[in-house]
Amino acid sequence: MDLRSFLEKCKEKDLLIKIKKPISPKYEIANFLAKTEGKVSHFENIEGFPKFSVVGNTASSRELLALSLDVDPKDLLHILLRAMSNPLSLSIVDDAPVHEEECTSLAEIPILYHYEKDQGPYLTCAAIIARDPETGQQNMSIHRLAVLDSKTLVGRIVPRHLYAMYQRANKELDVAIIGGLHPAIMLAAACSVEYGLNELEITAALLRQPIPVIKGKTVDVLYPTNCEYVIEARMTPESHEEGPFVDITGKYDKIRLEPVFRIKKIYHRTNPIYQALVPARTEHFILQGMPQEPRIYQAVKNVVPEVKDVYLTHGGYSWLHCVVSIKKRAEGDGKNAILAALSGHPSLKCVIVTDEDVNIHNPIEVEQALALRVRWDKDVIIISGAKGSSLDPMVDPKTRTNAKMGIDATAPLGKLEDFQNIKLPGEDDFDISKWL
Ligand SMILES: Cc1cc2nc3c(=O)[nH]c(=O)nc-3n(C[C@H](O)[C@H](O)[C@H](O)COP(=O)(O)O)c2cc1C
Ligand SMILES: [Mn+2]
Repeated sequence: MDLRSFLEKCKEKDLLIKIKKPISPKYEIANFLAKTEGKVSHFENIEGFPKFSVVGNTASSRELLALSLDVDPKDLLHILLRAMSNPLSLSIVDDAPVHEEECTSLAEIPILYHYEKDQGPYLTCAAIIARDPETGQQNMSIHRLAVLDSKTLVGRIVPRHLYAMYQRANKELDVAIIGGLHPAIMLAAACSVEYGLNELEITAALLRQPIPVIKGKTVDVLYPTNCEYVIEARMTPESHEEGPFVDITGKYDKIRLEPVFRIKKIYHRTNPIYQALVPARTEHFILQGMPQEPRIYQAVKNVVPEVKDVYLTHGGYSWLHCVVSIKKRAEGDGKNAILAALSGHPSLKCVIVTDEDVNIHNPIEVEQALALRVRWDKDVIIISGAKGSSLDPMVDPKTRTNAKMGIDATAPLGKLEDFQNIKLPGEDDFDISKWL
């Protein structure tokens, strides 16, 4: 399974837009993608870039992501949970489509310009694979990378697993930067699992089949054989200014000093595809936010036995606001669920807890629960002085703290029926086709 087979599947389902007219990677493609979310777009004629075509919006809806995994969108949370705890091993091979051809510089790749004041063109959904120098274990994570020149990148590396490996390697770390990926790879790369777990094995679990991987030619890293391109590079001790760049909340992130990547080799498939992702739009929300939902689910499940669903809302930038539905067993379960959810995803700023009958993906149903199931003097918890998200502009600039809020929108125990909208007789199965 690779990006190409996914595009075929989208074509069969009429979810693929092919654009043959010339289009510029400077703002035009980003604008087109912003207006066509929910379908995948394939741009075949890129102004100034004869070699690559461009694909975007590959995971721009939960339905597309579910289609890529052959599952029901409703089951995504549980599929992710299962994959995270049952990784599948990889199959190492010695021949790879991605090694079919080579290019000599980044200038041959139509890397998009997104927002006007961004530092420059940015790789926004490439995954970086690296190996721990001591244990040999691999890690894969998505990081934005700005182009400094045709052989040099600078990446935003929040101090987590890749950064830990870079430090353990005395800041000389070989990496593979892969792009043009099946959505399952992007999803797994955005998962925050424990150090030492290889996110490629989670990809394999999501796809329910081993993934063929090959050793890099100049870097000792295993990467998928059928990605569209791979940049073999070295993370160096040098740092360079990174940013400004529009991050998930649609605001310019500040400029920081970040590690410089020096490129060794670039390989790609014949007729390579560059994969685009527009920051702060739906695909970014889905890929960055969804992998946090299993973490919240597990935290809440620790305190309330039956958790029905978890959803980081679109309106909360898929990062700051969350709704959790539970089966309430005891008075106070709603409050405990609030406390657990806030600790399950430390960036969370507001959580609403509802009963199991509410479809939490529907903001109207959530607001109706707020309207009828909340007593505002009793059901709101506010915690001041907790660590806030670096993406939240309301965080105290000195202490980095913020207030967090939870709303218990569960009905009083045993009274749920009194709080449900009454249906028309036969409403769920009523078939109007007889009359039309
Ligand atoms: C589209 C997208 C862009 C991202 N950009 C960055 C980034 O620039 N820097 C970063 O540190 N994390 C970024 N992330 C989040 C990480 O990929 C994610 O937290 C991942 O779990 C980190 O991997 P790790 O747990 O192995 O450290 C991004 C995620 C997505 C989906
Ligand atoms: Mn990791």
